[in-house]
Amino acid sequence: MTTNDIRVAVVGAGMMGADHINRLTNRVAGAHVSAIVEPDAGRAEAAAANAPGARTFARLEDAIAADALDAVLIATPGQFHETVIMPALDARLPILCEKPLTQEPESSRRVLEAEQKLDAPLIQVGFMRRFDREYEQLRELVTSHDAGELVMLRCVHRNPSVPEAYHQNMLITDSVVHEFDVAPWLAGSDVKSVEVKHPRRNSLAPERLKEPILVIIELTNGVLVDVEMNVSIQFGYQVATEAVFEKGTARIGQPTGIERWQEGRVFRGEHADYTTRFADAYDIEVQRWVRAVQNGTNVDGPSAWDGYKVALACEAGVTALNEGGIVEIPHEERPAFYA
Ligand code: ISE
Repeated sequence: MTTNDIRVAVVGAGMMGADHINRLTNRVAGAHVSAIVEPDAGRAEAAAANAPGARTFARLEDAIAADALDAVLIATPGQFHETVIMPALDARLPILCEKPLTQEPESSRRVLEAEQKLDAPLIQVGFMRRFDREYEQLRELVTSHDAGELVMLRCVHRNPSVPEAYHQNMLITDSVVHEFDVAPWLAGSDVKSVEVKHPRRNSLAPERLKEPILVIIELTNGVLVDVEMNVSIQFGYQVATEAVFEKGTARIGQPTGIERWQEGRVFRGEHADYTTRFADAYDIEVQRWVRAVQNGTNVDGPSAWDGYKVALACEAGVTALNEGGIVEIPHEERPAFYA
């Protein structure tokens, strides 16, 4: 910790909050956790044990009143994001908000309105895939046109299992939400429509879930994206993409690491969840955000506008999931504020 470090309040000390506290304390330069905002006192104390010097608060407003922070990292469940973002914006604090920005387009619009009253954007949304080295390389391949134009993206998004609180619409709002951000970013084009197909149900899925699902996303430039969204795959966590170009294909997200031959089998380890699969991406994301806060640009990644576009896509995705059919998303121009 140095005297020039920015003081970060982490709001929410669940799985992602604890992961970010560990990252800010042990791996990110130029910042330290000065406050943990968490209404569950036991959880707050447990998190504070990993962040030397951090104070605990039940509400962000209390941490702001105590002048305990320079910037906010929001890691609460999505339904609480708006109520944390608003006082942070009022206090003109830079914000890194875990995905989603908010859960519905209406609340995202309220956030956009509040942010646009300021001189410049203060909100970055935590879509960490944009900081994954292989995703970056794929984007470079798209923009270089080395393999011709991008035609299709074939994505798999597999979780071994999901917690009890995970319900059917979260297949879209908690999981495919990532593809709604990263596919337009890779292809340089907005989401135009969404369709959801149901293959045979996995009998190992929790009773409340009808999955896997196949999500077909059409982008305005004609690129088609298909996503196998699967949250009961049992064996591990896998996020992979095959990109089809005019002159070739490219794959990212293949298993890496030691390969073993033993007892008549060949095997390689697979991730158990996203905290290890995207650990490097999260580190880079948070480090770059800290640097942006230090140099006063405050945002170095997806903006609140990007978060709003994703909320629109999720709304269409949930309709497609529950009612079927192809659901279109009306085009909206990016405001100059977010250029
Ligand atoms: C989880 O909330 C995430 O954000 C993960 O990246 C995603 O793979 C998972 O499906 C979600 O539940």
